[in-house]
Amino acid sequence: MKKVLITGVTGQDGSLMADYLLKNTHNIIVGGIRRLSVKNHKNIQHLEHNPRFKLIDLDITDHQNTNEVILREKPDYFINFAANSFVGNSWSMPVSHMETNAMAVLYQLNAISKHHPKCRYYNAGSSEEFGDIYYTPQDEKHPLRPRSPYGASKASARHLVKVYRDSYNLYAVQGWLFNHEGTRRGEEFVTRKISKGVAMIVKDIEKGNKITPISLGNLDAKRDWSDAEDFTEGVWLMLNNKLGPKDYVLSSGSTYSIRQFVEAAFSAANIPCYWTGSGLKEKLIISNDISEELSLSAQELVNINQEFYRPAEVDLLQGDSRMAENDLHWKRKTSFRELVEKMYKNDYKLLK
Ligand code: F7E
Repeated sequence: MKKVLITGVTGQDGSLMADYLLKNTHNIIVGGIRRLSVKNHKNIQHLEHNPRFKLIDLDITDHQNTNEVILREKPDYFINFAANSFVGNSWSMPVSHMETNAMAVLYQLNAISKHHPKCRYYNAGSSEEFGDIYYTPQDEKHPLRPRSPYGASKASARHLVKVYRDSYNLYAVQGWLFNHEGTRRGEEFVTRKISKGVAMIVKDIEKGNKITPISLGNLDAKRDWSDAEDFTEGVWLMLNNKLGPKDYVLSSGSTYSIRQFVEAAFSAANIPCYWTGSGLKEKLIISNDISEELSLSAQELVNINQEFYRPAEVDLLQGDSRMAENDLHWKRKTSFRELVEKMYKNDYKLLK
């Protein structure tokens, strides 16, 4: 029985990792949480009485606290999923992004190298590190060319992980995780914003209420979306790699625009619709026959708001995970359509 310490355990990835390990291993899970005046334990409520799961206080931006936790808990694995993960926010909070996503990683690596070098370490890396891409699909050799303070913070952390791995012979890795979504995704991310927005529109239609359209930014950016559940296994495989500590890309290998995600979500909800206009005037409109049949007073489903555009955009991401598939025998299970449908259905159910 090993001890796995997971930071960010209340978030999407941390809670899924805890679920995965409790189900598939005999390990003990220690979840590190930052004390907040308002509890946000929705994703781990079901684990609260599990004897193999405990919570401890850990503020990853506190160097001393990080040292104490490593010394006291002596985990066999340290999985760092805690992060400031919202790219859009990173221009207004660049310092906090660097502190949480890069400095905290340095504190963790430092503490592990000094006090517990046997501990295997994983830090969540991101396709945002590739940023201004050179070639497609992006693999492990693609240069780091971040386009946001968020991407820069993750790229800095990557260099630190490598430096500590090489200097102190640590088992320390940082995967490049492309976008990964699901029913636990935060509502500020575009996929969840869309799935929840569509579910609310369906409810409005069912109740005869006026439709509240979804306001979005850049519809043309392309992302490589996977189900977050598929990635938890990939991360665990990276931490237990027979070839030793190596960084891998995890992705679906396919790419879709935000526009296509919107279309797939409305299709999952059986709402026929069409695009009209262009630029900031572009809109998604419900098909005329449906609108007439239901005597809808408003037909607009999606509109564009400049507010959701970013100062710099990563236009296209598409990953190449062949190395993870070959070395780790990792395979993702959920397709893009299945993911969109699962997210929409979950949001519809939650609104009930
Ligand atoms: O944006 C566009 C936006 O915020 C996706 C994080 O997990 O994945 C995630 O980062 C795209 C961007 O995710 C809206 O401009 C349009 O092109 O859902 P997002 P992200 O920035 O790709 C990477 C791999 C991470 O590591 C991150 O931690 O969607 N977009 N309209 C919008 N985005 C948002 N959020 N809201 C909009 O209204």
